[in-house]
Amino acid sequence: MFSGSSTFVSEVDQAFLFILIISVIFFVGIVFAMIYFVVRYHHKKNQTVSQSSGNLTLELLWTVIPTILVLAMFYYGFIGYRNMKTIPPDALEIQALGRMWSWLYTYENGYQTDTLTVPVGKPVKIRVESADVLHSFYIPAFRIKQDAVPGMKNYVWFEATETGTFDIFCAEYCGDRHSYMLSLVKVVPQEEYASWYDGTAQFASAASGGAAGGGAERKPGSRGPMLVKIKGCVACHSIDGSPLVGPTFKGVFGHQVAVITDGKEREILADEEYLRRSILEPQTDRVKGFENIPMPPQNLTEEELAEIIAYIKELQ
Ligand code: HEC
Ligand SMILES: [Cu+2]
Repeated sequence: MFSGSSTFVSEVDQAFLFILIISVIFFVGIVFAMIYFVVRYHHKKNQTVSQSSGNLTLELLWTVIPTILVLAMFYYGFIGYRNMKTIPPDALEIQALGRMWSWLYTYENGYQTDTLTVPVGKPVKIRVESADVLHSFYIPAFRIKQDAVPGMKNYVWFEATETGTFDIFCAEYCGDRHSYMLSLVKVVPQEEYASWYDGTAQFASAASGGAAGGGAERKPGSRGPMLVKIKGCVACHSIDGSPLVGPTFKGVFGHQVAVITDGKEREILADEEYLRRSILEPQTDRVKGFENIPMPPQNLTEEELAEIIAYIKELQ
């Protein structure tokens, strides 16, 4: 009867249906009573006003019945809420970081990605956090939604019941490109998940510049395309020349840029130092025409910064 793909589906949908049915019954009942009274007590049929001074049975009924109904609604809601807040001890833990305007998932081994991959039939705990403003982590197919609040460590869990790919949304209006804050959760069989997760270990150590990554020589800038994605830059910067919320990365390097510094406009050559300053201290030089939306401060390691700058230089 219900379509959805987690263990919460029947519980949430039953509570919803229960409240919906009660609301429909009352809506229909009230509308019909209203129509009946309008006709029955029209002043042509009812010339003299009559007073009624209380009816104990009626008053008891319309107090007791709604109280029972409301308590039943509370009961359904509370049981569901309690289950959603009771994390099974063997749950896998993943961080979901909301920021303007993308989700970033960090696994226990440090692997970071913009698409969530989870095993079917295993509880997964999501730590929902925000880097800037309010967001909300929402997977309709799993019937879960959790606000991401700056400075708070919120969490939610689920257990997917079937494999497949499902949508993840941000359900809290968070600015200009809120509606682009889309992401996916891929539910895969447990064995597939295990081998996928083993495979991420090498990226995890490479992403953090860790010693374990060692060996393989990489050309600077070769991880740039991946980094601008997972670090969320592409939510505001295009690489193809089209302006988004921020200026495009294409062709910026080596050109003159009009910026506003301390309220005064000036031209500046976009060299490596300028790019570095724009990323680390975005408030210093605000690019003219884009000054209204503040670029959030970015949290990057030296190595990531070098990779991204090398990549931006290539985008001519
Ligand atoms: C929420 C939107 C947003 C995100 C996310 C964002 N930026 Fe920006 N960025 C802006 C805006 C707006 C500007 C222009 C205003 C300014 O200079 O502060 C800008 C300016 C820049 C500039 C100067 C560009 C020029 O044309 O002179 C660089 C370089 C830059 N950002 C790099 C990055 C990198 C690298 C990341 C990811 C690590 C990133 N930005 C993430 C919004 C964003
Ligand atoms: Cu959001």
